[in-house]
Amino acid sequence: EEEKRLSYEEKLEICDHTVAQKLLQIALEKKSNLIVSADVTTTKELLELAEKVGPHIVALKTHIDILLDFDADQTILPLKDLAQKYNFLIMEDRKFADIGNTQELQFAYGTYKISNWADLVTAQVIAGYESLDCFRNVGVVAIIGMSSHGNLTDQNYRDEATKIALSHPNVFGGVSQNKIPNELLLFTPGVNLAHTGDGKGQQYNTPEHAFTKLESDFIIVGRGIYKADDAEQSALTYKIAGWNAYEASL
Ligand code: S5P
Repeated sequence: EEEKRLSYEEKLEICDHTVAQKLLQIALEKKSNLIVSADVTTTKELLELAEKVGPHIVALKTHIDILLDFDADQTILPLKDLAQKYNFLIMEDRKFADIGNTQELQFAYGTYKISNWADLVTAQVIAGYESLDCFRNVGVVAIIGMSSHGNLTDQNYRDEATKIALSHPNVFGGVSQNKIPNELLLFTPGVNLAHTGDGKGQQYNTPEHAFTKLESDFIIVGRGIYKADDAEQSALTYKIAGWNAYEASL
């Protein structure tokens, strides 16, 4: 059964998770559906990128464990300040994939203490519904389908993952390369205007594909922006392309 493509205003009416509400409000305020994936390996690069792209994004996506020099005071405090200054959320792409007890420890303990600073996290749903109970103070974006060539997220897996995502109160969205139900916000990585792949299994599509074909809500762009000669200009290009594609898809 075909569902109607909903606008951000309409999604605000049906997605009541606090983090979903914030993302949708920022999207409307900034006219942006862009999430920059800050896959850089030093705090300096991370903060410089956040400073440049901050005004144009709804969220900055981190892989905090790739930083060579992580330090709660030097990395997280200034990042939090930039998030406040430019009004974006911090999305830690940890892709938790273990039993609830282990995830609870990975979330709150160790070097990164993700629960202290992330607004939203990504999590696999492979360990089942209860594995997601530990993410009480953040929003969860469930990994429903992956972008890489040869991934195992076939239709059956995605259907079962979607059921868990829809039923769990901590989950407000999903990462996928396929449509998901309107009650969930859809995040689509694997977006690049210049390339169709990276030679390492990544597969790219355009913002038009994400918004028109997948009816996505947010695009996630990494190398297309942080590898560009001018990251700020590139963020602006993706922001405008994403917003135009969203409006055209309504
Ligand atoms: O299926 C996925 C899910 C994610 S979250 N495919 C992805 O590429 N990602 C992430 O999006 C990936 O971990 C990386 O941080 C980003 C894509 O980066 P890019 O440089 O290929 O744009």
